Amino acid sequence: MVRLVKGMVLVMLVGFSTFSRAELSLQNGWLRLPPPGVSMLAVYGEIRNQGATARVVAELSMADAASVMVHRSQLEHGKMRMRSAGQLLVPAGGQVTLEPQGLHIMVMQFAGTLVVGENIAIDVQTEAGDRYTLLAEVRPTNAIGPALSVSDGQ
Ligand SMILES: [Cu+2]
Repeated sequence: MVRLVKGMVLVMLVGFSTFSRAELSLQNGWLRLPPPGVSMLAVYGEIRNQGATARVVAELSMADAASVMVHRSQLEHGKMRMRSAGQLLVPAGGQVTLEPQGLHIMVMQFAGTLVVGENIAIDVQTEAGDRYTLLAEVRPTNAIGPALSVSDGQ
């Protein structure tokens, strides 16, 4: 019985920790291994908000990187350009899709080591001050998306 109570207390603590609640997460997160000499990383996936309130991604950071921000790629005068997308609002119960040639998380001056198949972790702070970790899998340099099998019909 004592054990059971301890277990319940632990569950409650985890439930109330802003770090452990994964109400904001990156689903199907992925990035391409950059070619040698390139220190910019573009991260894709769906930022999902499973909470009951909208969340604004205010600050992003990552170990071994100078800066992290949300970019939007768009065609301007026939050229693909990237601009800061500013703060990103993820609606309650909704998601924002990050994809090649669209919105993406841009990591600048990354100086760490990347291994295909492993995850990187990007820290998020929302406007309300909550913190979350977004995970994305390193894919080969020529990857066009997350691992999809033909049978997925995609
Ligand atoms: Cu970019």
